[in-house]
Amino acid sequence: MRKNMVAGNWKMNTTLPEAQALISEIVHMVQDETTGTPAVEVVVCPPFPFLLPVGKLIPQGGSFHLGAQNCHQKASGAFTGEVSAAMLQSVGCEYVILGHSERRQYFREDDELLSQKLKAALAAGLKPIFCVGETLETREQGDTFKHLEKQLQDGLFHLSNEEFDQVTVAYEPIWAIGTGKTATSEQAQEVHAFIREQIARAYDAKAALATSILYGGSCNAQNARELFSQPDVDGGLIGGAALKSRDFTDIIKSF
Ligand code: 3PY
Repeated sequence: MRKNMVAGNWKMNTTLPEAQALISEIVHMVQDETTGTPAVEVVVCPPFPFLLPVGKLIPQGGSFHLGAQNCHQKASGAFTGEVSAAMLQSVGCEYVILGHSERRQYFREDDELLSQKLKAALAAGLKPIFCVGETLETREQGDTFKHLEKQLQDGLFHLSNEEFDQVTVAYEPIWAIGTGKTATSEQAQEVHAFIREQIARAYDAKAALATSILYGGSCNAQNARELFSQPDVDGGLIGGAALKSRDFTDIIKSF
């Protein structure tokens, strides 16, 4: 079901005490400043070792949810150093980010692998946040839509209607990740509307209207309100600003 969402991707940051302090501050600020229940689903995605302790500090049954930043495509087995979707589910995760551009770029995750990861996540009962986005070069060549269409077709649209219902899409222009550059709200809206149109073609209009599409890429407390006011922008996947309790809380309050 389509909903407003703010997901914090902590990436490979924080120690355990820092993670615990950060989540405690966020929970308290959000509770104090939003009469306890923000009108938005908040997902926090700390590094794997901190999922359980961070999960213990988020209030159960409310707006806060726990997410992971990745999972392996197999259910279990001899894959030293890897983490399965079922493991994540067993420590309280509800969401998992898949296809972040850093995974695609540094770990060579392609659409074939990502489609396997999606299946594994869904089989374990996790809700994927599936990321797509173009490089600056692709944008400058005028190939943004072609590129996104391929990522969606090859990576995501193999899912059945029921499976797709569980998915949130995140548009993360690679040129805006960790660069301080943000897409303008018009650029974000244009791409989000395009993604929704592609979903309608692959599934149907109902599925398109029911899908939450998040914007990611240097989204911060200053630009969130303007971005989230666009009709097809349902929230944000937040990087650096998710590590600052004041900024993350302000983003949550931006709807
Ligand atoms: C960023 O905004 O830097 C992100 O990568 C969010 O996932």
